[in-house]
Amino acid sequence: MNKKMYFNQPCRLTKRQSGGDNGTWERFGFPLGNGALGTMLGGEVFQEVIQFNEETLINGGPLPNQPYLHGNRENISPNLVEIQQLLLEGKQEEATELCKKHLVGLEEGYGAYQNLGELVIGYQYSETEVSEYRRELDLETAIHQVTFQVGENQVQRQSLISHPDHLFVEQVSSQENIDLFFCFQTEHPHHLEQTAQGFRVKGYLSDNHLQFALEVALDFSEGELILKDGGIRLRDCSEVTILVSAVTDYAPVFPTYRQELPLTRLEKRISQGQEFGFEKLKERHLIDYQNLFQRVTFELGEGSESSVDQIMKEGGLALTEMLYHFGRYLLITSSRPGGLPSNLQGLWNETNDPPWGSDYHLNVNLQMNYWGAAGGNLLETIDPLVDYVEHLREPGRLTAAAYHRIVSDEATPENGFIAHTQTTPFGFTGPGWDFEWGWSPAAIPWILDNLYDAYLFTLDQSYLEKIYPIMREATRFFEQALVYNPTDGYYYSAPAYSPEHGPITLGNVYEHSLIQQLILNTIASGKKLGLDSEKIRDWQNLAEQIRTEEIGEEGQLKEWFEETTFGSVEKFQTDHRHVSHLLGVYPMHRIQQEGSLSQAAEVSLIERGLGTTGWSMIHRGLIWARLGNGEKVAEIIALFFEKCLHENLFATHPPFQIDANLGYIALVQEALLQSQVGEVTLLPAVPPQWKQGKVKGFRGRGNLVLDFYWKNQGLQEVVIDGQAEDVVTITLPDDFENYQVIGGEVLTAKNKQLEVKFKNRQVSLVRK
Ligand code: FUC
Repeated sequence: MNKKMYFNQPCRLTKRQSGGDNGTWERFGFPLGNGALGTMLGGEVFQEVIQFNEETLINGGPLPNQPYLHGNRENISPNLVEIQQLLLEGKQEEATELCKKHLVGLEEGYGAYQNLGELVIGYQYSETEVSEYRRELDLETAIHQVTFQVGENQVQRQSLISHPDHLFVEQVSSQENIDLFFCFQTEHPHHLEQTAQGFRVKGYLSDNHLQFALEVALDFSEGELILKDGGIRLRDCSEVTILVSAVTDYAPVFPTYRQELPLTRLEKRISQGQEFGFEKLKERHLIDYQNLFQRVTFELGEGSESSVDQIMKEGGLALTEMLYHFGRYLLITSSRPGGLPSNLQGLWNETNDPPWGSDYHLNVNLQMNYWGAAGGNLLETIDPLVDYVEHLREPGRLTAAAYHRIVSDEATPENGFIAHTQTTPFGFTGPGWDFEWGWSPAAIPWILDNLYDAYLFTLDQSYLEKIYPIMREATRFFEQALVYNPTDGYYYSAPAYSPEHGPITLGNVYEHSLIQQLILNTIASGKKLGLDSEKIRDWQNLAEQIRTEEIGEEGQLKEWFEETTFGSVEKFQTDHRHVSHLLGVYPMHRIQQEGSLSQAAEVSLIERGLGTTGWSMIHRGLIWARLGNGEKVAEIIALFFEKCLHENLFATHPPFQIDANLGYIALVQEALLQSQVGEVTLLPAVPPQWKQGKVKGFRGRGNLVLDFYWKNQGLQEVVIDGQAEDVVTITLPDDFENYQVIGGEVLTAKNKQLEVKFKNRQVSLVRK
């Protein structure tokens, strides 16, 4: 299948303007990345502008000469206790007033992800007539290629960003000799130093004095290099390789978040890159990238040879497939071990004032970025998320102390941490500066659900050992933070606020389902690791006393315990996009398809409708998939294609946010395969339009890898890789009698279900 995204025109990248113009950067640019270094390319002919990002170039955090408080106001806990008391007494209005006044954080130190700057390359050809133009991003190779003719001269540029060699690499080849001029522009204070083969830009962010350095080196065999103030000129050259790398002095180390600027590392990357040369760098890049990308096959049809904007306009199966591959591409290129996770825009940001600071939002966005990772066989991409959450613990303890008076000290060093809606790599864990969007104590339980779910995919004990202390500490926090209500004998999160809907209440389904699930996951993990046996009974008791999902009078799954009928609870924002009370269906597995809660979830989801924006549509699609409704999945995908995509297939909320791109991976997977440990369901919610298809390499929970194909909605064959002695219940799209089982012993067989024990490492089911 074709995995080349291409345009027939170059694009001058323009930035987003305030007032709604998206700019061409986010609509027509092609992104490259290695998890840490990112570029956006428009493939211009005469003046190429390559926009760079480095994932740690972020404002905020500790500033010189100013105390950094991680977003926390000090000593708020007496107000919190008062608010909780008011809520227990049913005095909601008074509680609300106090929440807005006290349960807010500080904006200082929040910061924003920055644009590093642009490498500008001016080209002088002997003529100006351009023909045969094409620029493409090949998802199979993660290489960007531009080809065109200027007059008779054939020109080609190939660019990539290598993860193993930490370099942006671009090879320019021209049939005729040309002149090139290179300079770097950035809005941050900087100066330029010339080096033997190029230049180095050293600068810093004015706001927090974070230092950065970027080096450009040229590798060429013939031509003349002239170093000029502010740039370099390369004369009479027919082939040059441009190497770029960048570093900052950020380090994920509380409380300074700094290291010495690693200039030696930068030098080494460049000199090693020069030694390797373009072909070797490309080879090393391909081995690394394709090891991840090629694990999965997903095909619905022939694909399309059209340009990407055309594919986007046509919608349909070619787009369905390409968007899936593009999603996996974006995940691989924005999230690699050793770095930061994928932020609100993944890795790519062209302004110094991006929406929401292009931060790490924990009320759905960061979670969604990783929903498809494990199922899409990209477990490595989750590593940065694990590190990120780990690094929230120390600052999160300060937030727990300031607002909840839950103090970690020498005697109880890991006594509980918390973070709210928006976080940054400088350990910004305080609540937002407005209560309505900024207070969200269930943020940590929610992101921990991602980490625990990744464990269920592999059942890897060493991974569980790594995440267990984080889960235990979060559980420890809620053991102390929940409020006992003597009137009904339940424990409540107070005050609670269903994301961006409100109102302020004593508990709600969103927070309680996540908190209870966290405790249950901690119990399961503790048992698995043989740890904390003396605590497990207490945790179990606590989990049982947390009020969770309930059905209302209209058959709906309630969002608030006070919600008798739809509309009986007055929301703060009526038309917001979150469906947080339905998290029990997706991403959690609390609500099974058969049963009254699942029907109630359906009633609630219907009330909310389908059409909304970016991530919210994807989330709704995922819930419909878990509810087993392929028609609704199809409807949502069609709407999403129509309303939420740019020409380069970036998802737009608006503005561009990567969550929906990455969430879409999960949606495709969830439509085709669902799993729990010991259970897989094949083709559970296939859109009727996906009449045939082939999948290879999807992962299922319980350490399974599945290949399957279907035709006319009928499953033809499935091959499941597991371990000898595994027992897996396989739910099929039709009667089990249609299938022959190879490599496994059938323990039970009933309607659409087969319980199979693996003889060796593989079981296949083939249509008779
Ligand atoms: C959440 C959403 C917004 C937006 C922001 C980044 O607060 O409710 O719609 O996606 O995150």
